[in-house]
Amino acid sequence: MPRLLATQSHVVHGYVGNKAATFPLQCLGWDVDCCNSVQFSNHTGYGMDRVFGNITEERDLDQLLTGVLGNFPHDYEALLSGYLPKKESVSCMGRHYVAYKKNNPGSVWLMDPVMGDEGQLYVDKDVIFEYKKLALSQDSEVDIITPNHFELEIMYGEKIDTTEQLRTAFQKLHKTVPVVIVTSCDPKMFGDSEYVYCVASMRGQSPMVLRVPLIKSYFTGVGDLFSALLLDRIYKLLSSSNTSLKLEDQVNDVLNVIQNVLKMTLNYAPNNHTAKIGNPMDMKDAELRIIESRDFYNSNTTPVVKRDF
Ligand code: PXL
Repeated sequence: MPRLLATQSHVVHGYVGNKAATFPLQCLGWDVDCCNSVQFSNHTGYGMDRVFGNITEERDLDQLLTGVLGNFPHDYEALLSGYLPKKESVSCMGRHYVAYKKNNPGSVWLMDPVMGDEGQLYVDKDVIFEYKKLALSQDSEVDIITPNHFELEIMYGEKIDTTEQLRTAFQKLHKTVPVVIVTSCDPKMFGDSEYVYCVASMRGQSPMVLRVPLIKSYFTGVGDLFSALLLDRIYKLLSSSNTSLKLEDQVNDVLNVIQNVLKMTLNYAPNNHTAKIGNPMDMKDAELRIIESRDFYNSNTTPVVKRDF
């Protein structure tokens, strides 16, 4: 059974961060160890006045990672990192993961540089520098990053409005990171705003754009589910002797699973299309149906439309 270490949020109620990642990964046969970057009552979409709990202090995060990686120095085939709200927590995770990767070069690290969306930062500003350092330094140990459009622009350092600029951004990032998956590229670049566009790029290959119909609602934790499922599929791609497996097919499978999970979630709350962010009842209805979706995780279903650009 492959083993994975995940450092991201824990919420007591609901499904974001480690709560969104753990069960699907377990269904896929992973032994999942969780290090919690925060412990909150619920996600922040409920409104900041309804979030209780704590950010894990750097001292505590450092103790946990020192303990686990000191006691089990070769245990993990995969490392996952997600939401870390402060510069100190990003640099602490980074220090430990880099050291682990240097001692275990065959392991795979997916870093989701969670910083914000649609022009809005939702972490401290100085987190940016830490993520850039981890992904862009010459000796970066990160294998996969999964920024959204806004986070990609931050990592690249410039606005990206055209496919040409997108290509240039990939070229820059591939100097240090082999796989870049942009989870939601601005639809203006590709045409139809009724779709979500995901662009997958692997060093040395042409990037591919994959398109799935947009489901409008206030789902949270979708990115966390995406990165967990993607790490599973990419790990299997890299460790398989089947050379006909392709990155875009793996991403395609993940997008299909996500679509199914969102449809399942909406089935339980059909009126959630009109949900209002901050309204606790709406937010509760939009919590991902992670358990109910258990039969989807391993499926590879109908292909979504894909093309290069
Ligand atoms: O990535 C989603 C997420 C993770 N962690 C916390 C959150 C959210 C989204 O709201 O509040 C604490």
